[in-house]
Order: sequence, then C-alpha cells, then structure tokens
Amino acid sequence: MLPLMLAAPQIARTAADTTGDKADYTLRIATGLVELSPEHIVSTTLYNGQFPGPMVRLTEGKRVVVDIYNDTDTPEQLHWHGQFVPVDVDGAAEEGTPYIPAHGMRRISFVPQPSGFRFYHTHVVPMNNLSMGTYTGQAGPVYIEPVNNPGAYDREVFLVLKEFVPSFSQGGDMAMDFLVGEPIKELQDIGKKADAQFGGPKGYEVGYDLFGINGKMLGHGEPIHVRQGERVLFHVLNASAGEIRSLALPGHVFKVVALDGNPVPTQAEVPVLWLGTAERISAIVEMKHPGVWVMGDLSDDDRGHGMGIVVEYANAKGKPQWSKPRPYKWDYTIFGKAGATLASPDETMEFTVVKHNGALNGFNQWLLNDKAFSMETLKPVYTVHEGRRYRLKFRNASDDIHPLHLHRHSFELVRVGGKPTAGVIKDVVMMGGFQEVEFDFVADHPGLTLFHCHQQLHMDFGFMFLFQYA
Ligand SMILES: [Cu+2]
Repeated sequence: MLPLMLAAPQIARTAADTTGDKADYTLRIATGLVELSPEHIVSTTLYNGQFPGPMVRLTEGKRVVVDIYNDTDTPEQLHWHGQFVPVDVDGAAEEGTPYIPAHGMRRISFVPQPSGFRFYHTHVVPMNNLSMGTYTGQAGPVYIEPVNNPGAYDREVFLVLKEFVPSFSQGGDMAMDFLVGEPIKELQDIGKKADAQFGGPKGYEVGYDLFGINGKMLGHGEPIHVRQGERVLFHVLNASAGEIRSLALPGHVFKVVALDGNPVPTQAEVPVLWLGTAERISAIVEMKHPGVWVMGDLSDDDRGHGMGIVVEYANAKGKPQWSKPRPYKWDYTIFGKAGATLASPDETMEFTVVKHNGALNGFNQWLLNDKAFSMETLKPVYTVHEGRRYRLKFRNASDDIHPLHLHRHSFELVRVGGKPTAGVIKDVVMMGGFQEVEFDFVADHPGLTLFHCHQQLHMDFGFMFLFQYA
C-alpha cells in the first residue's frame, strides 16, 4: 500500500536542465500558498510549492542525485537531518556547506544512510526574521528503505506536524511538565544566579496562529480511513521551529517501534506521543475501537487552532470525538535495552546551559560553559579523534526544555531524567528544565560537525558549537 502522502500531486522527478544527466529528485525552493482550510490560506516558503515538501524515498547505500533550485532572493541551505552525509552535502553553513545561491541551484550527490525515517529542512539563521528558516514551510519527509522490517503492519501513514503564522510574544504556554525526572537543586541555583544578574523581563518567545498535520487544519483535508483490526504504522515528524508536540488518539495506544527512525530495543505501548522539535516517532496503532476520532495535540488551544487529524473507521459516522488520555510522563528509557551495559567512553565532555534573560536586544542569550556560539568567528570548536567514543553530559540550568541535536552522527542515550539506559539511538533528545541528559557518540564521520539546540530561537542566540576532527 502507498503511504497517504504519495497521494499529494507533486512528486518531484524532473530532469535537471543544467546537465544531460537526470537527477533522482528535484527540490525547488520558492514562495507559495498552503491551504490549511478554505478560510486559512497562508503564504510562505515551500519545497515544490507544497507542504510538506515531497516525500523523498531512498534506499540505504544507493547513491542519489538531488538538484536543489532556489527561486528566492536569499541564499538557502537544505539540511539532510539524521543522515551520515559529508560536510559539503549536510546543509549547514557553519560546517562549510556551500549555499544554494539566490536564483541559483546546486546539484548534490550522496549515499543515503542510516535507514529509517529522516527529513530535510532549511538551515539558515533567521534571528528576528520570522519569514525565514524553520518558521517557513521548508520541511519534508525522507524515508530510507530499511534492511530489516521494524514490525508487522498493514500500511504506513506519514504525519508532518507544523505550525504557521508566527509572531513574537513574551511568555509561552508550552507544556513543560510531561518529562520524567525531577529538577536538580544545584542547577536551579545556577539558574537563579543568572536570573539575578539578568533581571530584566524574559526574552521573546514565538507563538503561532494556525496549526496543521500534513498542511491541513483539523477537520480539513482527507481523514485517515481505517478498518477494524488494521495495524497502521504512523511515522510522525515534529517539523516545528520550536514547539513541543503531543499526539493522542482516544481509545487507542501507540506501540513505539522506532525513535528518530531507529528501531528501539524494546517496543512499548504508550497513550500519548511527545515530540520535541525535529524528533520523529514511528508507532503502530492497532485499530480496535471503531468510531470517528480526533487524533490531536493535548493542548486544547493548539488542537482548536488545527493541530490534529480525523481518524475514521469504515462505516462509522458522526462528529469526530476527542477525549484526553490518562496523565502520562514521557520516558525515553522504557524503550531501552533492559539490563544492558554501555561501552565506556574514551572521553567525557560536560556542558552547563545557562540563559541570560533578554540579554540580546530583548532576546534570551544561551551560553554553554559560559560561551555563546558566534556566527562571525564560528566558535567555540571542540576537537574529537576519529574512532573514539565521546560521552556528552548536558546540565540544564534553565527552565526551558531543549531538543539537543547532533549533525551527521547518531548518538546513544546513556541517562535521561536520572534514569540510565542503553540501546536507544537518536539524533535529537529533549532535556527537561533543570535536568541532565547524557549520550554517547562515536566520532566516525570526519569533518566539521554541528551541535545545537533545535529550538530555532535558542540556536540562533548562542546554543550551538562545532566539533572538529583532529
Ligand atoms: Cu534550546
């Protein structure tokens, strides 16, 4: 069966017009319209005039050629999130990837890996410009055909969660208390000290008017049609610029089979999915509760403004029903390998994250070990040695949740919310307010490698650094 998104009309497979060779995929960056509902049509930057961008299906290990055209007035970067690709392809200027020039194009070629659910998105630095970067509609799914089947299912459905019409606000309403683990007193004290020093008002946050799944507000677009007894594999992507998303389907549970596209050692059932910015979850739902349901965000406000999709059983009729799932704390470690012991690292690096309220023209500044990343000097840079295993320990002295992301590598979770784990391979992990997170990565993809918080405002205002290979 074809995934639902392939029903979208514009699958790009056009010939490149610069050479005689045909590209496998062509992506075109340009301003276009997204019809979230007949009453809500928004103008933003898109890939191939659609949201989400076209599904890019690749085969692990099989080289692919992609032509990227930029029809906008500003240089662009297209980042292949979660893939082990070289620096000239990865799509991060900080690492040295060339820009796709304004009104120009780049042809790139790479070997897709690892298999699983990845995605592509813009990777420029919007700072205070909400019509740039991940505030636009530049995101699309990638599926790299796996060697091993992640589980028995009848069909796949891809869901890309995204908000539209951003504006600045002061003080957000984002969920903050859904992660397991307790705040650490020492980190709260460091945070208090920073608050006393930068006592001004809290910095800007970004809020949104409209929300949607696969570019449609709840109640618009096609419902997901299911039959009783069917097992549907949902591939869910949070393509937000900075929001955390939840997703529940009343009367059903999600059996999580992969996180960030990587099969988990222990498949576990949960009543709700939580996804930090840029995280992906693949989960099987057994359809055994006939009706017409709202699969949506737990936030009444966000769901009310479109963050959901209707799931409709064959022969079921009526208005889509919503009910809130039982309270549940999100815990990455339940998907880990029970009783496993991790390889010990060759080196441990520790970073303490501090927020300076409103320190940069009203925007919060973010410091890691007292250093904020500079776009001018591209520093700080930390050195790693090829083949060594590094343990990164992050200590969050702020009340915000940070979705931490490493480019061009995956990492293995070591400890989250005070709980040890092993075998959970990811490329983004949420770190709770005043909590710690530890993960290991093996330095096995030479070249400059960017690390950052995936919250666009946080990365633009300091929460970033580079690794270089010795
Ligand atoms: Cu952050």
